[in-house]
Amino acid sequence: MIKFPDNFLWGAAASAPQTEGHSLLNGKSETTWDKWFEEKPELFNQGQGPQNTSNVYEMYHEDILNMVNIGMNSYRTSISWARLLPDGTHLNQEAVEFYRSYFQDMLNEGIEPIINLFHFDMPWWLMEKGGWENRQSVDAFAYYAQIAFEQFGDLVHKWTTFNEPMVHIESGYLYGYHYPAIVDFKKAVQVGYHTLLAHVSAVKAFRDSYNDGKIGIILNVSPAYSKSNQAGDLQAKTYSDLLSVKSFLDPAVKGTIPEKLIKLLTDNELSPKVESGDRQLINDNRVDFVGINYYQPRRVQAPINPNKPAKMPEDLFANYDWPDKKINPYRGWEIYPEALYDIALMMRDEYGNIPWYVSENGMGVADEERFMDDGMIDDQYRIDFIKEHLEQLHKGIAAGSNCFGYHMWTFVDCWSWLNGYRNRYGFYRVDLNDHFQRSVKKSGLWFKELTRNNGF
Ligand code: BGP
Repeated sequence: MIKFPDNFLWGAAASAPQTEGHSLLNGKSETTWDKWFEEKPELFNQGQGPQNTSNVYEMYHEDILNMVNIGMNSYRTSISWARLLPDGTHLNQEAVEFYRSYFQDMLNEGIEPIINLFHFDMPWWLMEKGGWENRQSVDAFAYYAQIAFEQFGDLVHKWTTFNEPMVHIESGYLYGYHYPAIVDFKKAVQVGYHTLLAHVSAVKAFRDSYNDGKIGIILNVSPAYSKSNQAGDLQAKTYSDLLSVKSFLDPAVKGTIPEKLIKLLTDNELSPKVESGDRQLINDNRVDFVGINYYQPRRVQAPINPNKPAKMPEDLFANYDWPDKKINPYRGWEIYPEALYDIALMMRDEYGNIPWYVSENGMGVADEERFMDDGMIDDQYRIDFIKEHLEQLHKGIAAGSNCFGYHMWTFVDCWSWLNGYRNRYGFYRVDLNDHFQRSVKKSGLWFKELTRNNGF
C-alpha cells in the first residue's frame, strides 16, 4: 500500500468563472469572457458561454456536502475580481456576503479553502484600458488583493495570487485562445512582466496586512524533455524551461529573474519596459508555497530555420512528436505521470524544497454519458490516471520532496473557456439538461476510499 504523509491535503480545484454562474447577475460586472461571448458566441463550443456555468452561486452548500461525501479535506477556487469590485474601486456587498457564506460553509464542514485571486478573468473595465499590457493593472490588482485579504482574511489562511499566469499570457497574446487574441511575442513578454509585478505586489499587500496565513502562486509546469542529447535539442529544452517554467517559479520562490532568461529576451529584442525599484520589489516578496498544475510534459527539439530574432517561441524550441507517447485523445494532451516525479525532485533540488502541492491534475473526457452504468459514470480511466500519477508523486515524496497535497481538476464538471462543457473532468457529473444536478462518478467513490486510507 502507498501511504501519504499525515495531514496531506486531498481535494480538488476550480475557479469562479468556470463554476459560479450568475455571471451577469448580483452586481458582477463583465469580464473579457462575458464580452467575448457577447461579441463572438460562435467561438464557443455549442454556444456555451460563461453566464451560467455550474451554478455554484446557488448550489455551493449542496456542493460542500458532496465534497465531504467523497472525503475531501480542502478545495481551491477563486474570487471573481469583477464580482467583488465591479468597477475596480467600490465593494459589492452582495459579493462579500456570498463569498463569506461560501468560505464559512467550507470551514464548518472541515474543508480548508485555498483561495486564488485571478483565474484568467480580466474585468472588462480594465481590459478597456489595455489589461495587463497597461502597467496600471499592477496597482489595480494589488488594491483588489488588499480588499480580498481584508474581507476574507479571517476565514482564509491559504491564498494564491494567480492561476497559471503563463496561460493568459500565451493564450491571449500568442495563440488566440483567450481575449484579446493578439499574436505578438513582445507584448506577451510585457504582459508577463506586469503579471509578475502584480503577483509580487499582491504578496506585499498580504505581508502588509499582517494576515496570519500563507500565500503562494499556482503555476502550470510542463517540464521539457528534449528529443536527443544533441546540443540544439538540449538548448531547445533550456529555452522552453526558461520561458515557461523558470520565468515565474524563480522570481516567485527565489526573488530573482534568471540571468539566462534576461539574456534570451535581450538577444531577441523582447525585453519588457521595467522601472527602477522593480527588482527590489520582486526580491522582497517571495511566496510561502507553490501550487503546481501538471497535465502534460513538453517535448522539444531544435527548430529548423528559426527566425532570428525570434518572432514566436517556436523559433526557440520546436515541438517534438514523441512516437511512444500515450495520449488523452479528447484533450490531445500526452499522459506522462513520470514528470510528476521529476517535478518533485526539481522542487527539492532547485527550489530549496519549498512546500508545494499538486494544485491541478486531471483528465478531460468528452461524451462521458457513454460510460453510464446503472445511473453512474464508470470512469475507470480517470481512476487509473490518478493512481499512475499518485505513484510517481509518492516516489517523489519518499525521496524527500516537500509536497503537502494533491488536488484534482475538478470536483464537479465545469465550464472550460472556448471548450464549454465538451470535456468533463469532475468527480461529480453535472447534468446540463436537469438544473445542473450533480451525481457522483465512480472516480468520486474511489477518491473517498483513497482519502479514508490516506493512500491506496
Ligand atoms: C488548467 C486551468 C483550468 C482548467 C484546466 C483543464 O489549465 O487552470 O482552468 O480549465 O486546465 O483544461 P481545459 O479546461 O482547457 O480542458
